[in-house]
Amino acid sequence: MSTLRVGVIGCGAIGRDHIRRLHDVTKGVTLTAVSDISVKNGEKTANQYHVSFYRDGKELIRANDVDAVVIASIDETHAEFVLEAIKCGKYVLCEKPLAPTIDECRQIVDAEIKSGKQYVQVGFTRRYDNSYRKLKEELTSGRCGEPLLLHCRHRNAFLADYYVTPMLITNCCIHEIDISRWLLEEEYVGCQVVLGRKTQYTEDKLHDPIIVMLKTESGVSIDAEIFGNAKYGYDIRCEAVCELGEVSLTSMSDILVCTEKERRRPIHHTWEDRFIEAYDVEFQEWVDAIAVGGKFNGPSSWDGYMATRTSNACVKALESGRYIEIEKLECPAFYSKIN
Ligand code: ISE
Repeated sequence: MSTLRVGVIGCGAIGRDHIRRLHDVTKGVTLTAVSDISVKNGEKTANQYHVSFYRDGKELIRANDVDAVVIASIDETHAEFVLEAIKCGKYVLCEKPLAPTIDECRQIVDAEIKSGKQYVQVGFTRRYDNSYRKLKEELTSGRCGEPLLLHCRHRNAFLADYYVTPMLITNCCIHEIDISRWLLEEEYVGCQVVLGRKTQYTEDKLHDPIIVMLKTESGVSIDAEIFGNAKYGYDIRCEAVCELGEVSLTSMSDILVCTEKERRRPIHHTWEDRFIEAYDVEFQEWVDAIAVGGKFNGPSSWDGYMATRTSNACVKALESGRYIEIEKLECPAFYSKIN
């Protein structure tokens, strides 16, 4: 079987992790090229893996030995690269968010529909996490009855010092926005943001923590605590309260350590620790889907568009202090309603 030749745009932390994954873990794939705006950084990675280096991401996309592209560059560059990949007829796995603005996401959706083929998958990795998949299975089985409330917690040990308050939504909460929509298979109708007491361990420009409230079409209320400088670890929780029971993720690692003095469950410290296996599954399923003609079951550009629309509405809610309605949009027949 011929292998899929993949190029990666962006050699920052997440990009390098994807490069390692494609090189060492994912089956049926050959890493052929990398790109980065920093020549020093990009060339170093290219030399390490013996692949070509392109300073311009678009050149990488156009290269003859690149069949598919992973985009892990800064958010503001996503749209131009995704649009170029669609133009060249190449599959693309784009890190979240699909693009920061609603207009750019719409352009991508329109270009993809016009091309007549689904080329784009968005990197909402949690959908590949075993515990979230089991949670969804349980909800879908109906054994716990209809879901009524979703309590989500998204705690980072720390965030980079360039974070400002809206980024708690556009960078962190966007995962809660996508995963809750996927779990409940429903669209949002409105949102509101409540500020917690601000921790002393952040800069003035970051009000941390916050609670993002979302309301779905059927009336499910979601409260997502986003706490960027929780200090003690990376802690992701989700608890679905249903009519006949409750389903939740276990938040700690799989092992229990017992010693003479204590019983303890180690906690994760970074999102890489917590979701490393989910990333591996995400990449393998993406490559496998391309091998059989690109029948993706992962997050589509429509899902990316809906997530950005919602996160932008949440930023409006944060800035205005008010409840913001989210207008209903018909999903084009080209896409499944919620992938
Ligand atoms: C980061 O940007 C991510 O994408 C992680 O998945 C997320 O959990 C984290 O909070 C963000 O800072």
